[in-house]
Amino acid sequence: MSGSTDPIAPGAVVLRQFVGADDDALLAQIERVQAEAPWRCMVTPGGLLMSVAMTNCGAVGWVSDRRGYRYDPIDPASGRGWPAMPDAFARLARRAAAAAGFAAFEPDACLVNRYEPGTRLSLHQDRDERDFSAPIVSVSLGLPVTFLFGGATRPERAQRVLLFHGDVVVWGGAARLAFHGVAPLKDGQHPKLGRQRVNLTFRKAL
Ligand code: MD3
Ligand code: FE
Repeated sequence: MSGSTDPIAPGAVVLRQFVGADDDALLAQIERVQAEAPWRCMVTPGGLLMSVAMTNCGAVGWVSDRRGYRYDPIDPASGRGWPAMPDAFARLARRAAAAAGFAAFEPDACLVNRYEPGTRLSLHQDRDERDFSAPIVSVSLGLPVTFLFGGATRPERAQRVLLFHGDVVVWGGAARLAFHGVAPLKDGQHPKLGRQRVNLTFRKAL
C-alpha cells in the first residue's frame, strides 16, 4: 500500500505511507531483534558516544568503536551473530527499492536506529559499503522527524524533508553518496511508539 511519491533529488524518492498496514508486523519484529541484540549507543572512532541507540539484523551489522566503522557478522556486545533479517523486513525493502526503480535489491544488513527526544544524527555520508550501485532503503516509524539532505560536497546546503511514521525513502544513483542527517527529534507522543522514532536502514554492505 502506498501514498504519493515525492522526489527529493535525482536518485532519491520518498514513498509516502509505503509501509501501510505492515507497521505492526515491523514493530513486532523490531521487538524480537532488540530482545536478541539489545539497543546500545556506540562510540565513534574519535571517542564520542552517539546519542542514537542502535542494533542490527541480517548477515552483517554496522558497528562503530575506537577502531573505526565497519560491517561485522558478530555483535560485539554478545559475541554471537546478529539476529536474522525478518522476512517482513526484507520483503518491504525489496518492494520499496523496486517501486523506486531498483530491481533485485537484496539487503544483507539492516541497521535499526532509535531516537528519543533531542537525539540527532549529524551530517555524514554512508560509505562503509562495498557496492555504491546498490540503493539504501530507509523506513521511518514513530515520531516525525526533519531529515536533512545535503549535496555531494556541500553539506551546509541541506534541504529539510519531514518524514512520518510509515514513510519509506530510497536513495540510489546520484544520491547514494549525498550528505545527510537527522535534526534533533522533537518531543511528542506517537500512538504506537510513544516518545521515540525508530528507523530501519537497509543496505547491501557486502
Ligand atoms: C541519503 N540514518 O544510519 S536513514 C544512518 O534516520 C542514517 O536513522 C538516518 O543516516 C536515520 O546512516 C537516515 C536515511 C539515509 C540513509 C542513507 C543515505 C539517507 C541517505 C545515503 C545517501 C543519502
Ligand atoms: Fe546515513
